[in-house]
Amino acid sequence: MLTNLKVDPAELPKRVIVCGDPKRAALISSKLENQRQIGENREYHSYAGTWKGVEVAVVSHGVGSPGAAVCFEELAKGGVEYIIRVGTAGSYQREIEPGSLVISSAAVRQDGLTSQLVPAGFPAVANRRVADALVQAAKADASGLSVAEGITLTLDVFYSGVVEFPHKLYQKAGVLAVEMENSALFVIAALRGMKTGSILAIDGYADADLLESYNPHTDAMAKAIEAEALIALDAVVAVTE
Ligand code: R1X
Repeated sequence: MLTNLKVDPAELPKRVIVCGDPKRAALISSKLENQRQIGENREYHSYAGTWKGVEVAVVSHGVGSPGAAVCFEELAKGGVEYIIRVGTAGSYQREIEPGSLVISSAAVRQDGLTSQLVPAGFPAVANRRVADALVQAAKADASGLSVAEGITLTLDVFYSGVVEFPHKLYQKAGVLAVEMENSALFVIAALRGMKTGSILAIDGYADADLLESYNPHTDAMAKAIEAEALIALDAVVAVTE
């Protein structure tokens, strides 16, 4: 039994969708055939079923890299081979508008967790086949939402304190969006031999001046989350070695 997920590895498919919110995991898993719950403990709610005839799990990881890392490590221990994160993020670029989607090719490691796992220069990158599968699935998607692909940034801070984070530097460097778990996923995947990727629904602008725009509870967000979930399900069953 996986200690924190409370999932029996024998019931865990090799292909997994992860998301922060347990309610979103339930929503995504409701799209599967033969859907069943395979575990529930803390923020980790786990479901399994089939998508287009392939066994898939959907597991929630909560907010922030340390808690999410517990989930990713236990999925690796359970024999998982592919993980796609279906997340939300704040945009760093004006043209990447709320309600649109971003596929992360790599994450800037501005989290505290991964520096306790690997040295400073170690990259946090998505698997290129998983990223390609997401791009292909997004091209076939009927929602009409705009989809960008590029570098995202992973941060621990949601509400700022007195230390000013250099958001503007990363905006100038062309980083597309900021969220809180991708670097943990990509680094742990590299260490444990899993192939991972991430797709994000944009829920506002991360620029401090525009922070009032943050609202994840809109119809446009619901539409974006629905679209990214379907894209990720198609990608996670399509990707091969
Ligand atoms: O990754 C971020 C975090 O999980 C995006 O949204 C959550 C905070 O609301």
